[in-house]
Amino acid sequence: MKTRSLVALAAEPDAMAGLVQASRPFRWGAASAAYQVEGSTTADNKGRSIWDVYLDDHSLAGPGVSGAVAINFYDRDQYLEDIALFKALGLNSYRFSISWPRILPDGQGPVNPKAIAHYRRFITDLKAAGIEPMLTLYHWDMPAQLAAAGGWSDPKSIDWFQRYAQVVFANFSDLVDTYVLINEPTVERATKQLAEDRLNGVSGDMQIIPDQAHLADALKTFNHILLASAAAKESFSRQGYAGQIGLALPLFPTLTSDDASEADKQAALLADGILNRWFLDAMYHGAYPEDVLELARKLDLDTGIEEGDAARIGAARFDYLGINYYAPLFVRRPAQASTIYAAQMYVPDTSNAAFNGPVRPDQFKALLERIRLDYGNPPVVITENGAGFPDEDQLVDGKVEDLRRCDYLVTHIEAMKSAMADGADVRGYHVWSSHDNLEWLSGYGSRFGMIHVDFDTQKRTPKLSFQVYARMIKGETVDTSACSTGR
Ligand code: GCO
Repeated sequence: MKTRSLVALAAEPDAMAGLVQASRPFRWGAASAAYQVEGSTTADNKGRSIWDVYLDDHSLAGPGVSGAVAINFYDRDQYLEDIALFKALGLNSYRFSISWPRILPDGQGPVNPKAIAHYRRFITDLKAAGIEPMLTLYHWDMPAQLAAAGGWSDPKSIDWFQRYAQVVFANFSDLVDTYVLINEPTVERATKQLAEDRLNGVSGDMQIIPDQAHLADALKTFNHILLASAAAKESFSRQGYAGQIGLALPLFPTLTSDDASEADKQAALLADGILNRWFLDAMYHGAYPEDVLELARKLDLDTGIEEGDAARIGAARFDYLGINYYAPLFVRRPAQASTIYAAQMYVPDTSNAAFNGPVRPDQFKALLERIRLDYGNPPVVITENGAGFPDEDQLVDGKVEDLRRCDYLVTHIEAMKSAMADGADVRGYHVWSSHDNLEWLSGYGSRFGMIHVDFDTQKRTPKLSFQVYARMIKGETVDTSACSTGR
C-alpha cells in the first residue's frame, strides 16, 4: 500500500453537536429520493443524470418507463398537497434528496441558481408545516458527464463530491442541519452493475454481493465513497457549520440455512465483511476488516486502497449512523463455484417475502443490538425501513388496504423500540417511502408508499399503513390487529 497525501484533517467536530441532537424530539419521518419522485427532468436547466441515460435513452426499466413525470414532486402545487398529507400523518421529519445534476448541471460547475431556489423554497415549505428536513446529497443520480468519466470508480470522484458538498453546505446550512451525504453505496453498485449488464445484453438478477470478477471495483468504489464522505465532513467542520452529518448504509444481517456447510458459512462471513463491516469498521474502528483485505491480497485485486484511507474515514467521526434496513440476506456458496471466493444471495422458500427479501423484524432488532455492542453505541437514525409486496396496493372503492406493509411497519417499529429499551441510541425512524414512486430498474410496478399514487392522474390516496403509522407517531399502542381489513 502507498501513502495517500492527505488534505489537513479538520479540528474535532463541535462538541455540542451530540447534546443538541440528544435534546431533540425523536424524528418520526418518511423518505424519498429526487429521481424517484421529482419528474421534470429537464426543468430549470437541470443537467442529465446517469438515470436519465439508463431509462430514457436505453429503456432499461422497460419500454416507456421514464422519470420524466414520476410523481410530479418537483411541481410546487403538487408538493404542497403532499406536505399537507405529511402534516396530517404527523411527520416531524422528512428525508429527501436533492439532485446533483440540478445543482451542478455538468457535475462540477457552475452552480444553477434556479435549482438552489427551488430546494430552498421546498425546505421552507416543509419547515412551515413543522417538518424538519433531512437532506440527502446523493441518492444515485450521478451527473451523466461524471458517470461517463468513471463515476465512483475514479479517484477524482472524491474531489467532485467534495466540491458539490461545499456548494450544498454554502447554500442550505441556514435552513438545514441534518445531512445524509451518500445513500446505500452497496445497493447502488449492484443496481448499476445490473443496468450495465442489461446495456450489454446480459440478463440476470441483481447481485448485492459483488462476485469475484467485480470485487476489486466494488472495494475501490466503496473506498472512494467513504473518502469522499470523510472529505465532505472535514470541510463542513472546518468551515464552522453546525449540524449532523452521516451516511445511509443498507445493512444486511447475513444468514445461512440450518444445514449450511462450512463453505456456506465462510461465504456469509465474507459477504458480511464486504457489505457491512467494510463500512462500519472503517467508520468506527478506523480500519478495514482484515478478512476482506486478506481476500483482496490473495486474489491480487487492484483496489487502489492506500495506507491511511480507513484511518482517515474513522477520523472523520460522522455524527450519526444512518441505517436502511429491509431484510436479512441469506447467503451460500453456489455448489458449482470454482472461484476462490463465491457468495450468492438467495431467498429461502418462505410465504412472507417482500420485494426486498424475507420479512424478519427479529433481524432488525439483532442488527441494532450489534451496532450497540460492536460499534460503541453510536447515535443511529433509521433512514429507511419499509416494504412492498407483489399484488398488494390495489385501489378498491377509494381505499388501499395494504395489510402486509401495515404489519411490516408495526412489527419493525416494535423491534426498534425493543432494541431502544435495551439501550440502542436510536434518534429517528423514516419509512421508505412516503409515496409509491419510481423503483429504479423495476419501474412503477413495485410500490413502497404509504400514499398510493395513480401514476396516470397523480391522484394521492393515503393507505391503511398511513393511518396506522399516524397512530403510532401519536404514541398510541398499536398491534398488528390494526392491520386487518375493514378496520
Ligand atoms: C435506496 C433504496 C431506495 C429504494 C428502496 C426500495 O437506495 O435507498 O434503493 O431508493 O427505492 O430501497 O427498494
